[in-house]
Amino acid sequence: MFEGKTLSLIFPAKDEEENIKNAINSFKALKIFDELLVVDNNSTDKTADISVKNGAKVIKEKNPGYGFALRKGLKIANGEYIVLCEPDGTFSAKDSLRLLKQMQNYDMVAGSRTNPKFIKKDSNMGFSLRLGNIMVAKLIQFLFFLPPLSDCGCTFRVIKKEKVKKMNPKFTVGKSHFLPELVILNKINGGTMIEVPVHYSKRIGKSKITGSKIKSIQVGFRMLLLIFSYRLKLIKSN
Ligand SMILES: Nc1nc2c(ncn2[C@@H]2O[C@H](COP(=O)(O)OP(=O)(O)O)[C@@H](O)[C@H]2O)c(=O)[nH]1
Ligand SMILES: [Mg+2]
Repeated sequence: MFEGKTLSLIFPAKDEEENIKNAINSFKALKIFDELLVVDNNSTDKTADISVKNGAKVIKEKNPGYGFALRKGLKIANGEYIVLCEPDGTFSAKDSLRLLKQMQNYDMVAGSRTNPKFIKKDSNMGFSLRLGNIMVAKLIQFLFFLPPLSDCGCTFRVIKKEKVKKMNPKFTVGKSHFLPELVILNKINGGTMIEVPVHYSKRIGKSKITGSKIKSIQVGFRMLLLIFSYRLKLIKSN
């Protein structure tokens, strides 16, 4: 519980056996979570076994993709507040308190990994990835009249279950460009949001999305297409 609200944590996980134990235990240590869900996305390693052993509930998602994994978790989570994070060593569990503090005032509090003070040595947030994240975030901000945004791809965030319920039937993205859809649908459904900087550390194990330049560019382009298509749909429907 946090300030009288029940809390769920969702970890999308594809082959995270190196990290999952530490990730689960670092969040458990905060003693605020009512539910820890690991959405196992066709892992071929011991991710699921280790998760169960460490007290998490494992849900299987057969459709491959970061978006599908998060969508499954969002459907199943019971908490009034739902925290999304990655079990890959890049995020700090303690930062969930910094996000949660703002939940009295907003429907979604999103982490941002682009504040230089919060970017740790050797993390995967070099010049071009940081610039790309900021530029796409600014585009979303201006096209959808949102408060200042500086990161379009930070999984670490909190959202109210009550808002998620309205969005669940509307999600369309199953791959790695899912987060802009969450932000846009939150806005379309009348949800408010704010960004808060979070620490970003070196990834343990292989990064499956932004680990390669080509994949990062692909995800960026998919995000742009998605953002413009939502904007066009809104113009047509008004
Ligand atoms: N790429 C990918 N990641 C998945 C999938 N399902 C779950 N994930 C998880 O999504 C998160 C993001 O992937 P990651 O490799 O850390 O990408 P990065 O954050 O861009 O470095 C990790 O927690 C993965 O374990 C999937 O099908 N594909
Ligand atoms: Mg990651």
